[in-house]
Amino acid sequence: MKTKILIAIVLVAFGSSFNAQAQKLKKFGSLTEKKIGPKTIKVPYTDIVSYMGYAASGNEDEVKDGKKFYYIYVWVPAVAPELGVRMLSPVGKNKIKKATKSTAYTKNAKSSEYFDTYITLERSDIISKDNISKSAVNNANWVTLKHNDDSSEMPKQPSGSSYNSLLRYKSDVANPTKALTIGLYRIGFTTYKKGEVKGTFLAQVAAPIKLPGVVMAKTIEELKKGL
Ligand SMILES: [Ca+2]
Repeated sequence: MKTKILIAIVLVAFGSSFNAQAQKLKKFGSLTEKKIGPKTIKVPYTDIVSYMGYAASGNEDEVKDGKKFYYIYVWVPAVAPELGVRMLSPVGKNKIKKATKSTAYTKNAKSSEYFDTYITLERSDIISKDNISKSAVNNANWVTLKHNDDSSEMPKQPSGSSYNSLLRYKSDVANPTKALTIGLYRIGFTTYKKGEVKGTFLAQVAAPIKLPGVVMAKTIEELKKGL
C-alpha cells in the first residue's frame, strides 16, 4: 500500500514538473540548419520582436468568416530573406526579454485563460511608411502569405494539446508576389474554431539578420509612434 502511494506521489510530481517544462518556450530556430556532431539543429533567429497581449471578448479587430480576428502590425523597412512568426497562449511563466507589453496584458498577466492560436502572415500593398494610416490600412489589399494552426515545435497548452502556432516564410526573390519586400505586414490571430477568443498570448516575429527599424505594434497609432 505504502509503495503504491509513493509511486502515485512520484508520478504526480513527475507529471507536474514535466508539464512545467513542456510550457517553456524554446529558442526560435530558423530554416537554416547546421550539423553539430550527430545532431542537425535549426540555427536560431538573431532578431526577434516580441509582443505580449491579452485577447478578450469584444476587443477583436475584425470578424472574418465568423472568426474574431486580432491583428499585430509589422513594418518591415528592408528586404528580408526570411521571417518567422510564432504564437503562444497562455504566456504563463515564460520570461521574454525586451517584450512590448500591452496594457491589457499587464492587467491580466496572471490570468490562466488561453486559447487555441491560429496565425496568418499577411502583406499589404502599403510600401511607404508615410502612407500608413488607419483608413489606408482598412482599404489596403491584404494577401495571406502563409498560415499555421498547430505546431508540434511549440510548447503544449495546459490542456496537453499542441495547439500553439509557428510558421516560417522564406522570401522567393524570383517571384515578386512571394518575396519579402519593404512594406506593411500584419499577423492575424484567431482560433481554429469559430467563437470567443480569451487569454494571454505572446507573439514573436523573427528574422535571421538584424533588420534595423522593424516596428511591431497592436494598433496603427502605436505603430506610427515607433516609426
Ligand atoms: Ca492552433
